[in-house]
Amino acid sequence: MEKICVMGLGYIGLPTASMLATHGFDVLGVDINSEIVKIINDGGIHIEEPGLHTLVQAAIKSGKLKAATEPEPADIFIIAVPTPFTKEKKADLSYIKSAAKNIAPLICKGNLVILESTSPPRTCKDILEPIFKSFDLKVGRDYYLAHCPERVLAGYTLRELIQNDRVIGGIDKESAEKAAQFYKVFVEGNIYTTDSTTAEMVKLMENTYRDVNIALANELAKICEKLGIDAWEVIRLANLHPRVNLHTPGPGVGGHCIAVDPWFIIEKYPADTEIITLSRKINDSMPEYVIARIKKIVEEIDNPKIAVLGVTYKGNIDDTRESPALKIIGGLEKAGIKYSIYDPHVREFKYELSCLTETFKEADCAVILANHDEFRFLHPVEIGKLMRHQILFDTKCCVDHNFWKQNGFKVYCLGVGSKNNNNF
Ligand code: SAJ
Repeated sequence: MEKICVMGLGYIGLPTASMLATHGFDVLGVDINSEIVKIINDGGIHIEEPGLHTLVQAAIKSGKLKAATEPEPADIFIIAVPTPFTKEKKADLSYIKSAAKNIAPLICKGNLVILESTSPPRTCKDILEPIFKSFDLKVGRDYYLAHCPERVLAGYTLRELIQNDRVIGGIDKESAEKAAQFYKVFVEGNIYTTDSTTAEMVKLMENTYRDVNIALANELAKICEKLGIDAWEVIRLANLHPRVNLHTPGPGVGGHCIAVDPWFIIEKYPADTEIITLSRKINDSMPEYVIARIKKIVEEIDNPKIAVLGVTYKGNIDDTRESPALKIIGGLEKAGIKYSIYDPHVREFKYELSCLTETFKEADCAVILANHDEFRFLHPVEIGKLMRHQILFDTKCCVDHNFWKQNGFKVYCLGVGSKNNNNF
């Protein structure tokens, strides 16, 4: 069986490495962080993902998966390192470059290099190929190179790694074919081959499509508030149309993908990315909009306290990276507004977390920022007893507003205007 070297043992690298090991490949997982390497070699994990711990344990126990800080010769090298962006919103390709330079001296004739990290257009052509060329490696003659972007959704990684369709972009036809043969061993979805730049753009546009559509939904939310109607109802009814798929508004776009990837296109073609740039700006401005609404809601209350519910970048996950809650809480703090925070999914956060009772105690307004399932089961009567004022501001439209109203709450929702503006 072929030997695989997976560079980067994060959210994509570790599930991929352990899944390949349980499919019979000999896998070396490489990470620059020696603590992570130790945890994995001991059968543990350093990230949360359903089913991953069991998979890693099985892979390590079978002897098919090992972790190390340095790569070794292999038949296939998979690069799954982060591609963050800088303060100037430029792609930081340093991890990709250093992974490539690390494996280049090990590459032997016929080896395949696969880039899984989300990357700006032409990364394979303009960054990877020249790096390998500087080690006297010629694509087609000495090695093959393909981009196969990961597309899994956190929380469903193990299932989606196998079931999702994959787009494979080769630097040449043979590279695409070689990579497709490899993925066919464990992917149950369809495999589509194309060139590497197309594959890079496919991945970026999937996430940009969502970002642009979320911006549209956020704009709709603001308009509906002015019109005195309910954006969520507009979305539900418009989506009955067979060719319409309006997305949903919210306090902003978080995570390390949708809020980041559009910048990879903007960076390369600033003059041709007006919609993409504007959408980024609209979504990035949502936390400010939410802060302004909170201030308005509590403006009559003396020394108000906000109960913040949910700080992850979306519901039912534990990930707070780029979460709009960070900006919103930062804004409350800056404005000198008191707050306490509850999130049943998060253990560590930039700001102090409290338990449920402590969070609601003496609070004047509960603000939902993430649509965790747990919040649907909060009982307004119990919650209301703890609070000073019974006010709810729901930015994700995720609890039963009528029920909360019937139980004494004044309810505000992002995207829902006051009925005073509408006689229906
Ligand atoms: N959001 C909205 N309104 C919506 C949908 C999402 O405000 O209608 C917000 C969420 O609350 C969240 C952010 O957008 O803050 C992003 O959430 P998401 O579920 O759209 O995306 P991610 O970042 O969790 O995962 C995405 C996925 N891409 C697509 O669905 C096209 C995933 O398949 C990718 O693998 C991942 O990005 C990635 O790694 O690129």
